[in-house]
Amino acid sequence: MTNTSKKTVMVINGPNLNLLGSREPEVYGRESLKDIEHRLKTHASATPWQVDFRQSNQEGEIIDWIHEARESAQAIIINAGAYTHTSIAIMDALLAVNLPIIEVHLSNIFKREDFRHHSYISPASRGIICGFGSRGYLLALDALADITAQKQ
Ligand code: CA2
Repeated sequence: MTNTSKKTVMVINGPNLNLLGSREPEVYGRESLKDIEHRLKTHASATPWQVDFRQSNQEGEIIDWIHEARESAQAIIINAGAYTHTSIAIMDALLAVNLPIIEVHLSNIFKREDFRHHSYISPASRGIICGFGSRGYLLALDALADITAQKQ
């Protein structure tokens, strides 16, 4: 059930993040995306924010959700997965949304292969959190609560 007195943050997860917990635990941790969703919603319950948590492997669906967020949300947290490094279309969609956007990555993308060092999401983002595993989603929500409370 949604709580209408709360603001909504749409949390968008991109391709392959549905596989979390099943492979590469040394890079992405042992939690599933469902575990992360549950932890984030529990964390959000002590804040003025409610979480609309989504995952898609389709670039077009992610773009449709960003458009939808213009009406249905007051902020976006996005881990675009590998589309981070390839998708000008997702960047354009994010740039067209007048909402605070926080980019999250589980891994420290700057410690990894060169092709992960560039993000098309960052030019549209208020800030980036990477390298803290699933805690990054909680940190992003805390940052959002702070910046919106201070209207900075
Ligand atoms: O560190 C992150 O959160 C990433 O966005 C994850 C993406 C990667 O392409 C980015 O460079 C950094 C990959 C997500 C794939 O997740 C998997 C999880 C388990 C098994 C296989 C893939």
